[in-house]
Amino acid sequence: MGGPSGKNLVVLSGAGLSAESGVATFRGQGGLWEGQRIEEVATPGAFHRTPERVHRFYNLRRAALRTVQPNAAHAALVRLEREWPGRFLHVTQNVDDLNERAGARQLVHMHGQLLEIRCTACDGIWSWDRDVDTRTPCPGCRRAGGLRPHIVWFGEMPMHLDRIMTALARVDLFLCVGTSGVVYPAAGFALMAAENGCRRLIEVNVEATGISGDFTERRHGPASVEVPRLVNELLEQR
Ligand code: BJW
Repeated sequence: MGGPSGKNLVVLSGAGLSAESGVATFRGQGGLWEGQRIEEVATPGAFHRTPERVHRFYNLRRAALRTVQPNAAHAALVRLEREWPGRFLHVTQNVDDLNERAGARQLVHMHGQLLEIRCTACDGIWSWDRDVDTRTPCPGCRRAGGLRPHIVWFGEMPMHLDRIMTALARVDLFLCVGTSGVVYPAAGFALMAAENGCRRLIEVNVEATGISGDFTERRHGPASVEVPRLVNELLEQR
C-alpha cells in the first residue's frame, strides 16, 4: 500500500455485502444453515466429531458460489480501491470469492476462503472448487482423511492479522459494510481504529447493530444502494 498520509482507508466487510448476490447471511432472518447455528458447525470440535456433516456444509456453500455473481456494492468497493488516492485495504470476513470476481486486489480474507482446502497432515493449501469428504486424498502428500476447509473456525486465529493491525494503526477513514459486529476480533476493529486516532468511521447496514455506536456516521440501507452512493461521495470529496 502506498499513498499520501491522511488518506489511509480500511474497509471491513461481512456477509451483508454478499447478501444481495444471494449468499445467505449467518444471523438474523434466513441466517441458519441446515437448521444449525453457525456457532455449532464452524468449530474444530464439530469437525472432529462429525467431519462428514461439516464437509457437507462447506460443499453446499462451495457449490452455491457457482450460482451467484458480484453485486453493485462489490463493484463500487473495487472502484474505490482503484481511484482512492491513498493507502487502501479491504478486510473481508467473507469466504466467498465475489470481491475477487469484481476485480479486488488489495483484499485479505481474515476468515479464510471457500475455494481453498488445507491438509492437516502436510499443511499444504490448495485451490479447490469441488466437493471434499473424509476419503479425499491430499493433492500434495496423498494422505486421505486430512483435508479440511481453509476456514477460520471459532477458537482459531484469524488470518492476516499482522497486515490488518498495521493498516488499523494508521487508518484515517474506516468503512464497515454488512457485518453484525458480534464476532471478534473483527467486531472490535472500529474501536481499535478510533483509539488509534481515526476520526471518520462509517457503518453501512440494513439495520443498526450492536457496534453502531462505535461509528461517527451510519448509513442504513441495502449495501447495493448505499455503498455505490457512499463511494461517489468519497471520491468527490477526495
Ligand atoms: C446487510 C444486508 C444488505 C444483511 N446490505 N447489510 C466472548 C467475547 C469476545 C470474543 C469471544 C467471546 N467468546 C468467544 C470469543 C471469540 C470468538 C467470537 O467472537 N465469538 C462470538 C460469537 C462471541 N471469535 C473467534 O473465535 C475468532 N478467533 C479468535 O478470537 O481468536 C483469538 C484472537 C484473540 C485476539 C486477537 C485475535 C484473535 C474466530 C472467529 C471465526 C469466525 N468464523 C465464522 C465462520 C467461518 C467462516 C464461514 O464458514 O463462512 O465467520 S463465524 C461467521 O461470523 C463467519 C463470519 O465471517 C462471521 C461474521 O459474521 P457477519 O459477516 O457479521 O455476518 P452476520 O450474518 O452475522 O451479519 C450480517 C449483517 O449484514 C447483519 O448485520 C445484517 O443486518 C446485514 N445485512 N443484508 C447491508 N443487503
